[in-house]
Amino acid sequence: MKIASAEFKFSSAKLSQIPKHGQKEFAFIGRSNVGKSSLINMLCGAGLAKVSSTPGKTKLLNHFLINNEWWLVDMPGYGYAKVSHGARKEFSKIIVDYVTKAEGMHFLFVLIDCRHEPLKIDMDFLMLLGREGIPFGIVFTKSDKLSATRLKNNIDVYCAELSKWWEELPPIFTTSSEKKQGGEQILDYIEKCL
Ligand SMILES: Nc1nc2c(ncn2[C@@H]2O[C@H](COP(=O)(O)OP(=O)(O)O)[C@@H](O)[C@H]2O)c(=O)[nH]1
Ligand SMILES: [Mg+2]
Repeated sequence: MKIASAEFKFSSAKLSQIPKHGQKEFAFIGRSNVGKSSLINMLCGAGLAKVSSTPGKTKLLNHFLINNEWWLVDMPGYGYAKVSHGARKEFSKIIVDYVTKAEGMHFLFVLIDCRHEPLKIDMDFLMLLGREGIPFGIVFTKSDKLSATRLKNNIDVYCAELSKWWEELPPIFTTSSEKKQGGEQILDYIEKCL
């Protein structure tokens, strides 16, 4: 699939603010700094960067209409919650509400930095998705930072960890926004879903 048009449409702080549209939504999420904005820009063209990186919008869902056909949802990053008082809440209400309840949510791409071994926060999030039966795939980002051998090894380690919990593994993607690699596989997957 080629992206001919990508338009920022709205931001929302809660589910009730998402207008009904009847089309499929494909959402992107991951820890802060995982490379989400860079990946979205690679997929859609640099024009989206400005909107999605606007300060103050980082805690919101940002909806982009793609090819007048489907929606790309830029979700807030998780894992940087400041410990203030009481228990630290890892995943904000809007994140949990969106993935578990949003009407249009069709598929979630969970971004993971390929350099890291499985981190608790990512595993916790993936387990939540598994428990709730939410359709998702894993995108290993920043593949240019590792040699092919180390990349394969890290992904194998990740898959082995997931296999402790699940019989079937989710779709796996590998991307480098730096080298402009891996975007087509994601767009082709979305096209198949459509
Ligand atoms: N080498 C490399 N760096 C990347 C890649 N994607 C993102 N980065 C860098 O990682 C940092 C965070 O990226 P950003 O897209 O802002 O992450 P976000 O916080 O998840 O939106 C920036 O310094 C990017 O330049 C990639 O594919 N390769
Ligand atoms: Mg960002």
